[in-house]
Amino acid sequence: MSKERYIEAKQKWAEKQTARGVTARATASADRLPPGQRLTEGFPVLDLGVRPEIPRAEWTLTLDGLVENPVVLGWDAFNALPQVEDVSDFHCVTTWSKYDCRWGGVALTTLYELARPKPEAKFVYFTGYDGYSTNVALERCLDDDTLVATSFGGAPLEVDHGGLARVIIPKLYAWKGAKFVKAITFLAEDKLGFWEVRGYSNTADPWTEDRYA
Ligand SMILES: Nc1nc2c(c(=O)[nH]1)N[C@H]1C(S)=C(S)[C@@H](COP(=O)(O)O)O[C@H]1N2
Ligand SMILES: [Mo]
Repeated sequence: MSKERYIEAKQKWAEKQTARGVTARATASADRLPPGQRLTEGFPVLDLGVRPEIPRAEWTLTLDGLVENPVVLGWDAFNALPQVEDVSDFHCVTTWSKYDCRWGGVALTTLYELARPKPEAKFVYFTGYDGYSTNVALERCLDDDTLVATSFGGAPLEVDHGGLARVIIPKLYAWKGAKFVKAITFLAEDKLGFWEVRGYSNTADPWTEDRYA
């Protein structure tokens, strides 16, 4: 099943690459704002109040758990991976949404190719340098628009928004995307993250207002 998701995600990228110009959403704005959300022009900052400033020389991203090839990537090795840009909408469970966020970085599919999760791996557990964590079913996040982002709007990602690198999973509420990401762990059994143990929904679908469990 993950294999199929992976292939689908890669195909979507191929289609995006061949489409001309910047990725534009075909949906009308009425269809675009999930129920119970309101649009914001600014970009609020939401986190645990701890914004770890990791020097590039000390930054690493670990890919581990049920994988054939566990890796610890330094900043240079991470940035040597194929880079992509994607434009997506951002929906916070506290009811604000932001349109047209232009994120740049490495696609989760690229990290998947590198680490080669074993067939038993069905869940992903993300850990941040601030001690945050969040969990997502592999099937739900292995998509062409899921990135480990290091840039926003063409500029290096600020620490306020999760720099040096953060996860973006546009189809889910934004708490599913770990800022200051430090590790991506592939698991056979689901393991609840920071907000998930505190009553937030495990699935977090903005379109069904799947906010709290
Ligand atoms: N490491 C970490 N990631 C996190 C959080 C956090 O507290 N720590 N908060 C989440 C929540 S609730 C939201 S809405 C978004 C906010 O991202 P922003 O501050 O860039 O708007 O980050 C998510 N990722
Ligand atoms: Mo949030």
